[in-house]
Amino acid sequence: MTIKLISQRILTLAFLAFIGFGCATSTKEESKERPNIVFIMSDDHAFQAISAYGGPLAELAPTPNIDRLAEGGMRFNQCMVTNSICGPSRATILSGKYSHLNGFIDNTGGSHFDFSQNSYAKVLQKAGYKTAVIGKMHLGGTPTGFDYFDILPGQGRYYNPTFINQEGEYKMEGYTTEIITDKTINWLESEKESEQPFMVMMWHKAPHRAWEPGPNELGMYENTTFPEPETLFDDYDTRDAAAKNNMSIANTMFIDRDLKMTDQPRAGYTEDQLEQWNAVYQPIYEKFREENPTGKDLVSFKYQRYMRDYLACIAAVDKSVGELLDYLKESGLDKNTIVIYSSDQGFYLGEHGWFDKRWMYKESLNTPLLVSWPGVIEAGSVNNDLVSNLDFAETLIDVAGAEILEEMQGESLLPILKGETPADWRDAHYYHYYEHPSEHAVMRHYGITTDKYKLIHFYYDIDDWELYDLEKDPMEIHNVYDDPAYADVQAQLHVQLEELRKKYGDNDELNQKFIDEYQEKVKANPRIEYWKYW
Ligand code: SGN
Ligand code: CA
Repeated sequence: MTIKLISQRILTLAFLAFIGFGCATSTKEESKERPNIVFIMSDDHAFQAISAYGGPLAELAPTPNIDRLAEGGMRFNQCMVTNSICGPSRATILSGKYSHLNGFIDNTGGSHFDFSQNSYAKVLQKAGYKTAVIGKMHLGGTPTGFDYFDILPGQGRYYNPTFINQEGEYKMEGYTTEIITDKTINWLESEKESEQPFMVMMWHKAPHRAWEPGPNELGMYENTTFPEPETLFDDYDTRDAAAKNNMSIANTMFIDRDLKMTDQPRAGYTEDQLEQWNAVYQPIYEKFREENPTGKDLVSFKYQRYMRDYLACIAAVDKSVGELLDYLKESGLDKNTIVIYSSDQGFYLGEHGWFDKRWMYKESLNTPLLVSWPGVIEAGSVNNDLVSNLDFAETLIDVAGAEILEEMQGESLLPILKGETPADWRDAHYYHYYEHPSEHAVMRHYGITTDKYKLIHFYYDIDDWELYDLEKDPMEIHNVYDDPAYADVQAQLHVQLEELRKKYGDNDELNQKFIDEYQEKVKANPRIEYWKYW
């Protein structure tokens, strides 16, 4: 072999070794640089019940751990949802598309998410992220885009839940919020040595109705009296659609099933759990029977019970967030991990006399959004831009440095997280709710929210417009539609609304199509129409 040949072979080997080595290093470096993503979501968690948002509950029922995200990161004051109900909201979050395009428009009659469509989970997985979802999904079907899933069937249970993972269905003993937390931390622990960045979703069932506090929080608020919201006894003057609701604390919240004022033993609890439960609830029930409140006193009693149970469920969620954040810190993962906290929508805590969600009014349109990302988001920052759960998919993809899909309809929040709102950021947010006739009897409606105003159109078995001046009337109790003083504003908002409907591809023909499809579901299950107005 000549010297020339030998040196050529050495060169070739050296070159191969160089590219091999080069590739390995760059992949490792890249994956190290790409942040991990922890996406925590709860179900029906009102921003009014997060102390970082202030308000009358902040001192009485603080959420110190969730607040850590606001202290170390950014609090969004104006995060809105596209369709304020569980499944549809989650479908928007995953797909980055409005309900009329992702196909999951309501929770009624076997609705399920079409998992063959694109989602941020799929995009991240393709981009080399390890993806996992643990907890409540409520989307039907088998999740795609996840390396690992361990989820509750449907709504799931608070105590002794069934889970479904890749191997099938199985039961566990304990309190679901705590189980979901342990599962998430165990999954993180099992991924510790992995070279891949991860995206894990810890999606809680709590604090969904019927608000069953955990063994460690039972009775924690029994000595607290929560202030009643100003609109607890709202008369819905000037708001015909709102008057025809079926979600009031007075008429629809059940004293036994929702508020546990019963001597029927709880189903599905172990003996120990029952004993602990009864020790707290039996004396309350006895006192209730003795006092037998009626009229407004009964509503006030129900409100206090509702708050005590709901907020105790949240205390467990807050503890869960604390445990997860502690784990990230102890393992050193916190330095390169973005942590997001949100809810599938907001919730009424007695405002307008209500519980539940669905309406385009503030408490259910807005959802909490807190994000921490050390070194990227300035600690303690507060953002007032109109952001949406439509933006979540784009944001996660952008954070991971992957390519945002053309079909997605939101905007990445990455610039905002970095402290720079793009000059052309949205000045109006579009909303559309469909599930009617159904439980809680909230009429179909769509509309837009700007910084200053809200325009809503209720349709189907009503044709009503509402307009709110959010600066003068933050509680949204004075409908000023057709008030001559707002004629210009009204005209302008109509134009903006039509522009947005066009932009997002929503229209009356689609409305009719969805109504027709809904009629078919009602025919198949007449019970859907059982829900009447009170
Ligand atoms: C259940 C609840 C409703 C709630 C829906 C939708 N009733 O049906 O109050 O609005 O879920 O919630 S209950 O008596 O069964 O608790 S969602 O989270 O799935 O959107
Ligand atoms: Ca929900």
